[in-house]
Parts: sequence; C-alpha cells; structure tokens
Amino acid sequence: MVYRSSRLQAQRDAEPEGEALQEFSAETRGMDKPVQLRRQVGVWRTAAIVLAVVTLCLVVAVAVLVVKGSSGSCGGGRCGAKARNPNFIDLSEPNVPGPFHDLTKHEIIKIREFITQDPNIRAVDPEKATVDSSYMFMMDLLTANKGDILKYLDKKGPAPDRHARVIMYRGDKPVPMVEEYACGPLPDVTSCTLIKSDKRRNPVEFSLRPLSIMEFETAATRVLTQVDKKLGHFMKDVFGGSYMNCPEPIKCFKLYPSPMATNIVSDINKRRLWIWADYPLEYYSLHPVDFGILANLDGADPSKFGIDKVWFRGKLYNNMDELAAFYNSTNKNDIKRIRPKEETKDLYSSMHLRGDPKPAEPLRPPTLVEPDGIRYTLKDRKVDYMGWSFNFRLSSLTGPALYDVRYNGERIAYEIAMNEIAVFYSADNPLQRVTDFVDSGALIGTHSKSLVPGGDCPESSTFVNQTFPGQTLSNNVEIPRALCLFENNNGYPIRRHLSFAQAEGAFYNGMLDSVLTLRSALTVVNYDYIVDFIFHQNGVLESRIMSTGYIYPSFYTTAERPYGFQIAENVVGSLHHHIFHYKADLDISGTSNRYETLDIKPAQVQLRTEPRKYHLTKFERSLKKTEKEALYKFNFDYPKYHVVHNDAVKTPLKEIKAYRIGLHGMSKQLLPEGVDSEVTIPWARHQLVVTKHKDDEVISSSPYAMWDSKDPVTDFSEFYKDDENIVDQDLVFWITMGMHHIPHTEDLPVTPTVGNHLTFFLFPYNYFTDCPSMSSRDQIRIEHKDRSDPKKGVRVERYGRGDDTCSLPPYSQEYDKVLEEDPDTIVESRKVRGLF
Ligand SMILES: *[C@@H]1O[C@H](CO)[C@@H](O)[C@H](O)[C@H]1NC(C)=O
Ligand SMILES: *[C@@H]1O[C@H](CO)[C@@H](O)[C@H](O)[C@H]1NC(C)=O
Ligand SMILES: [Cu+2]
Repeated sequence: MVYRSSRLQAQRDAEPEGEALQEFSAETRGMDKPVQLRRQVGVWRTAAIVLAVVTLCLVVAVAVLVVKGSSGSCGGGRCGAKARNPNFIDLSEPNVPGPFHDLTKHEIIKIREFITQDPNIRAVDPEKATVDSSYMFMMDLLTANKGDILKYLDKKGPAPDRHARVIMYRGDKPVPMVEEYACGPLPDVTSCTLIKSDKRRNPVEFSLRPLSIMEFETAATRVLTQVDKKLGHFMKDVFGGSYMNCPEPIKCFKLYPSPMATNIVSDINKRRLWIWADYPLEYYSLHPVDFGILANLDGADPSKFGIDKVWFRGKLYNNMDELAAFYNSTNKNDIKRIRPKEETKDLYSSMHLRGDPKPAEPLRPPTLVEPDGIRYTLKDRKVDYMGWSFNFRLSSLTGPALYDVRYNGERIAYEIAMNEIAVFYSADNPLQRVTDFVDSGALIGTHSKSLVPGGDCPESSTFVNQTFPGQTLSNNVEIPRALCLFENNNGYPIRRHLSFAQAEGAFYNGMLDSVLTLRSALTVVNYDYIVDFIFHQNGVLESRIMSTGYIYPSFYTTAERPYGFQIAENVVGSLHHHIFHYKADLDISGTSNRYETLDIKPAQVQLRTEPRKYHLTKFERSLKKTEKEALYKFNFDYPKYHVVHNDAVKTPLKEIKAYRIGLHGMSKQLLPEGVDSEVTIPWARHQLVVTKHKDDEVISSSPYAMWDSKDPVTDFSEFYKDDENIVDQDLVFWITMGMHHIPHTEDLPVTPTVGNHLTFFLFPYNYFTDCPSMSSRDQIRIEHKDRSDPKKGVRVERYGRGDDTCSLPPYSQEYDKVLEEDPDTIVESRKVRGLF
C-alpha cells in the first residue's frame, strides 16, 4: 500500500528517529456518526460498496493523519477507535547492514569499483563487456560463517565482516574460466580472494557458465545471421517467419534457448545450445514451430560460434546445407507450410478476458481490511509478528530466504532458503527431449519482478523493493515491489470447539487462521513460481511453492504422443517434472540437535477382556545416528514423523521438546541415479536429507548446474558421503518437493496454482506446553453470563478487540444481537433442543 509507506516516510521526515512510533487515538480518526449498513436484497452489491467505503475511509483517515496528524472525518462512524499498533514499517536501507541483509546499493557500487580497479580482476564495465573480456556475471551476499554470526547474535561478539560472492567471467584469460571471489570487507573492500571450498570447484570450466545476457545476444546474433543467410528464404517460405530480416507479414521468431548439458555431449568443455523458433504471439512458448538449431558456443571467441545441427520436421540435418539441399530438391508443392495464428484476444494462448464475463455485473471481489492498522513491524528486513521474528533476503542466485527465525525470542531456524528449482522435460523432438532446466544459473532471485497489488498480493500488502547489480548496466537495478508482506485470514478456523450442551460445559471458542505471509513470485522465462513463507499463530512455519505461468510445449507430431496430449493445433504439452530444493537449518533449543523418526508400526496385543489378540498400531522412536542413516525416501508402508530436538532440553514432563518437519509436496524422481542430467540434481534422490552443518556446505546446488552434469561443480551427494555422526550436532535439513505435470487444455493459457501447492511445515512438537495461539486476541469465546442461571443468556468475549463501525460492517454487533435474542443459537440456554 503506497499510502502506508508514504505516511511512514512523512513521519520519518518530520520527526527524529525513535519518535516515529506514534499512538493513534480515537480522536485522530474521529467520525461524526456511524455508517448505517442494512443488508438487504443486493447483499453482494452492498458488500462491495461497503468495502469501497471502508477502503476510502481508511485511505482518507491515513491521509488525514499524514497531513494533519490530528483529526478528520470520513462520512460518519468512529474509525480506528481501538488503533494502538505502532504500525512501524521502515523500508529504508540501513547504513550498517546486519549479517543477513542483502548487499546494499552502496556496497554494490563499492564492489564494482574494486573489481574494476583490481589489477588481477580488471573487470570491464558491463556496457563494454565481450565474451573474451573479464566481466561480472553476478554478485550476492556471502554470509559470514554461522559460528561467527551466532557469537554476534547470542554472545555479544563483534559483528562479523560482510563479504560478497562475486562471479567473474574470465574470457580474457589464456584458458578462459569462471572465477568466484569473496570480496570484502564491505563496504570499503580491501581484497577479493578466490573462494576456496571443498564442496564447490573454483575456478570453474568456462563451458559451464550460465548464459549471460550479453553472451546470448552475441551468440544469437552471430549464429542466427548464419542461419538467415543460408536458410532465411526457406524459413520465410515454410513458416512465414524468420530469425532476422522480417518485414511484415514475415514474423520475427522469438528464441527459446535450451542448453544441452555436458553429460549428454560427453565432454565438459563442449557448450551446445538448442535455439528453438516460436512465433511472436502472446505467448510465444505456446507457438513453437518444427524447427530449431543446435548452436556450438565453445570457447571465448564468438567468431567461432557456429551451427552444429538443424532440426526440421522430424529429421536432424548435419548442417544447414543439407537442409537447404533438401529444400531445393523438393517440389515446392509438396512442402507443407505453416503460418502463425492470428493474434486475437480469443487465441488460446492469450491472457485476455474471454467468454461471458462473470459475474454478470462488474462487482468487486472480497478484499482485505486491517481495521486497526497492520499488526507486524518491518525494519532493516527484519519482521516481528505475533511472537515471530525473522530476517529475510532475496538472494540473486538462489532466491528468497529467511534467517534467524524465532518464536517468543527462541530461535527455531537459523536459515530457511530456496536452493534450486529444476524442470526436467520429456519429448520426441531433440530439444525438449534433453531439456533439463536447473534454474539457479538463471539467477532465480533476480527473476522476482514486480508484484501487483490485487493480482499477486492483497492490496493491503507492504511491498519491498530489491536491488541487484546490473548485468549489462553499471548502474544498480532496483526492482520495485519484488516482495510483499501481508497478513490475511485463511477463511477457516485455526481451531475451534463448540460445547453446546450444558451437560458438556456450554461454551464456544474459535479463531480464524490469520497468518503473515512473505511472498515473492519468480518468473523464470515461461513459468512463474510463487514462493511463500507463512507464519501461523500456533508456532507453525509453512513454506509453500506454487507453479503457474505458461507451459513449455513442443510442436505436435504423433511421435510426441507418449509424452503429452495435443492441446492446440500443432501444440503438444510435453510431460515434465518440477523439482524444488530447500535448505532448512533448524536450531531447536540451541544448535545441539538430534533427528529422530517416530515410526508408526502395526502391532498385536492381548485383548484385556477376551482370550484373543487384537491389532493396533504403536510408534517407536528411531534415532538417526549418521547422515546416511538419515537419508529418507518416502515409503507408504512405513509412516513416520520426522522430529528434531535438543536431547539436553526436555519438556517439564521430561519428553522431547521438538519441532516436526511435515512434508506435503513429495514427488518421486524416476530417472536412474548417476546418469544423464540426473547427476547434477542428486538432491532430488531423497525427500529429506539431514547433514551436520558445515561452513562450506552452504548451498546444495550451483549456478553451473544447468551445464555441469559431466562433473558437477557442487555435488550434493558429497554433503553426506562422509556419513558423519549427526547425534547432538548442528543439523541442516534438506527438503525436496516436486510434481509431475502432464499438461492439459486447462493449462491454456497458463497453469493455475490450484492444487499444486507444495509445502513443508515446521510444526512445534511438544515444544510448547500448549498451543501458542491461546494467547491470541483473535479468538472468540462465548459462554453463559451466569453459569448458575443459563437463562440469563450468553456473553461474547473478543478480548478487547474493537467493533469499529466505520471501517467494518457491524457483523459482530449483528451477531451479538442474535445471541441476545436467542442464546440457544450457540449454547444450550433456555430451550430443550431435542438433539445431541
Ligand atoms: C538452393 O537454391 C538456391 C537458389 O536456387 C541456390 O542459391 C543455393 O545455392 C541452393 N543451395 C543448395 C545447398 O543447393
Ligand atoms: C521502491 O521503488 C519505487 C519505484 O522505483 C520508488 O519510488 C520507491 O522510492 C522505492 N522505495 C524505497 C523504500 O526505496
Ligand atoms: Cu509444469
């Protein structure tokens, strides 16, 4: 909400730090008379109008606060009579960022200065970069070692120096390579040293580098010029399209690049890239043609980039001349020509409204209102909410992450981070057949582009910008609204119980599940991934990923039928497997932790009352002693809980005081282990892996994973190969989620998120003595005013929450009136119900 941050900005400008925390009294939002709301025939319409009034009310109230800071009116009613929350949101960048803060604008500029001047690195300005120069691909915060950060956080130790991980492309070297540097201390960098790690090769083969924007443009220009020269005429004739020189009505093809990884071409130095042709319609991935070229991008000299193979209509040609000769020798009447579809709003691939609009009249959907202001605070990318606190990042390489997640001041997790996103395709054609996207090379975090209020996040969200260093520009790139933070209620109770009968106590307590969500949406070319971290009031942290966006289909032929359905003319939705990897560095009651499973097993016991056996289930605790013992592949026959706890810290009843990992997004990876592209995603072999924390096992994958299957730069299986003791150690939990996707026509134009929520939960498990949500003022309790005389009726306890007649419809007052008239609506009071 713009007005909120601008209000805050106004406050910050007007007042010294520290005084920005302001209490809003009833008077400051004073209203003259209550808005009278009568729910009549047009309930929905009324609701919409109410919401409009409400929203206006709030905006006006807030605007008035900004401008006058005293009083104002909004057409009646008393707005915000109970507003007490300081509503503290500070989106400014700190001068002294903490250990988890992403690189600041200032730091990025200072790092650039250093690598440009350093005599060893000699980075050229991005605007002048060429494939054979030294240039920066990306930089990211290189977090200090956990031990140092914990000393700082917990033992008043010194703030650890901040460093950046800087990925340099060294096309300037005699043997071109990729180098990764640790540059620091920030912001006044004094040195960049090659990062040394047992778990990440460095330097890295030049052939394994992620495609930079500049390289792709250079390569495409170089390669496609050659194609246009030899095959331009053919493409225009057969497809009505071409890679270049495409005056109307000729269409300029969009390019869809797909790497052919080194294990497939059996040579770590070979760099092969399929470039497919798609018509430039909304959206191009849904308009492939049956033509593509395999580019040879070996080495650092673009003048040597060339074309290895050409695919046309079910046949692979060894070079362009072969195809040209075939075309020349074929009777032109025998060649089937295809043409792009007409671009209309009704086209299956277009994201315009079509069909009969619903609802019949343009009534607005429900929206969120925070009647007393927001209930969380945000400063320096640290959030506090209802007992929770956490820091967040958006890593350019790996995407969103949380650090130092606490509940009631006690750390639950040191880090929870997305580590990798992969999509493995299947098809008959030679491109999709080998398309195994491993996305961190595409710089996952930088793909979290602007979130739209009302489209991606509730309008009431706080939106947070994110700054990255430009890859093709020397300037920083600030992505507005890259993340959103909002509180909403899920529309269902987090818990409730109604004890209706007097004999059973006659009370009700219930509470809607209001949660805080931190969201980013990563658009990696055609797909969109919505990544949420959700904080519940019962001490549960939910980590969810949903897929949407355009599928990546193939050109339809009958040979594609094992891999997908035909979903449009010439289009087959190719089968693929989405796989996601997360890191969860949990610290339950400290860093000395154990991982146990609670194995649920069938058992037989003696019946107490009859002379025979009886079947039931029991559970057995199973302590996992080493990393290999802890490798987990889901098996339906062996249900189990996964719990983590500190053996030295027990509950008052001497039980384990634990958190439980709930896996709600598991997916079987069917490809054999150790061959083809599987080699680079060994993390997908297990649904859960537990390792002892090590400072150089920071990320389970690497930006080189798209190409490096011949010899992975980071091989996750190395993290557990030494099979270390994991009892009473600092443990890291690695979680894999995924889903197979056989596209269907309802994926047109884009895949809906419904039903593809992949989630893992961190549940408190004997961690609290009872449910933490019992301290929430969100709950409602209803009981008899006088237990000894139920006929006097019931009282509704809302724990001091206001019933603000300006900013909300008087639903609660209406309900209270119902109970006043007939308390038996909720609990047995005056009548005999005749039912249990
Ligand atoms: C194909 O025909 C064109 C035009 O007749 C000619 O210029 C070209 O050399 C031919 N290409 C091949 C490979 O035969
Ligand atoms: C976020 O980005 C927008 C658009 O560039 C800008 O107007 C706004 O000032 C930025 N917010 C902050 C806190 O820097
Ligand atoms: Cu999919």
